[in-house]
Amino acid sequence: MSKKIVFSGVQPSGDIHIGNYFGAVKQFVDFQDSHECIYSIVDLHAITVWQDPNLLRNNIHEVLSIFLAAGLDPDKNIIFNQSKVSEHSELAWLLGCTARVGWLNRMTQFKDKVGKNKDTASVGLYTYPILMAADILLYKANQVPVGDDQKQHLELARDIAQKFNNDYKVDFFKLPVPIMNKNATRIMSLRDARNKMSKSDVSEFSRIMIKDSNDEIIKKVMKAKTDSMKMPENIDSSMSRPEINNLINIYSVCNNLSKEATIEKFALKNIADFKKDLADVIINTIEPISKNSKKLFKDKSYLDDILKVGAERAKNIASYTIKETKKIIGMM
Ligand code: AQP
Repeated sequence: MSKKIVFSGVQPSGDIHIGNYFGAVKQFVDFQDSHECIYSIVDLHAITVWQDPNLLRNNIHEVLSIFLAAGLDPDKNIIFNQSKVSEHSELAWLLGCTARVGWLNRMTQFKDKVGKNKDTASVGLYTYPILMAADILLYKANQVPVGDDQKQHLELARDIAQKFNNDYKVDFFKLPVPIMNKNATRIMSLRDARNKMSKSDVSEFSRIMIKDSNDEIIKKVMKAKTDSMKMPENIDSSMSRPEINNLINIYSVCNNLSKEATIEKFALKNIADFKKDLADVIINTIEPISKNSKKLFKDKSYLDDILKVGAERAKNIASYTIKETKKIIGMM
């Protein structure tokens, strides 16, 4: 039986934080032996918010070096930056004619990102979920490892695929499903557990970056907002304390432990002692990736070669899908 196809992407819109790592990149690595994997550095998505051109180039290399340092093998996986495969934009247009305005209007990420400034947001930010649907459907991906914040966009991709298949009476696009890392579906901000950890949060203390030094990690963990009670002794009391619950989730994913096991280990201990252990396990998890990625980042020609080969391999699949899609639609 042929392997299932996995597609996912990471925006080169800033440095990768542990939310991106546990929510997405770590899962990418877990899939590489059992699935056909296609991972994209989605630069077309990144420019939905203005990016400094020099920084964007830098961030593409940065994300790739973190992918590789985290364990992605460029021979086993197709790794490329999205703008090199123009079929992504082309399919986005074709699918934009299938998607409905009402569907886009329901997207909560757009509403959250623009707040009251809807009129000054880019059109690209509004239509971003259609491009994301195109990214996935172009490769007929069955599974998409993502964080919880992308769940709604995945549902939209399914709706678009379904409507296209119905409208043209074909069974052409596969309906993709999201795959999530249990304790890391949504790693929250260390400053405010109502918000997800995010590259664009104004506070550096809200997130732990893969590139952070050990001292920075210790400082950020020790300063993470919590209440002043003892550690919770069961799931219910953990869930009712969002800040500490978030730190327990991070400890659990770093150590591959169930949340119950983490809670049992630290039940009724001092939060400060837990935080010291938490900083240690985060360092143990990300220090090797960070060190290795800094080395890889220096070898630009090696990184460019990987992107070039990856784009050629991706284009082979993508151009066939575009040809077939146009034929279905009735284009010559
Ligand atoms: N806090 C998070 N917890 C778990 N997963 C997360 N992801 C993002 N934040 C968290 C997942 O990481 C993957 C790549 O995300 P992206 O580069 O597309 O950026 P994003 O989802 O818009 O989130 P960021 O990194 O915080 O950027 P900004 O600040 O621009 O919103 C995705 O699978 C995502 O679900």
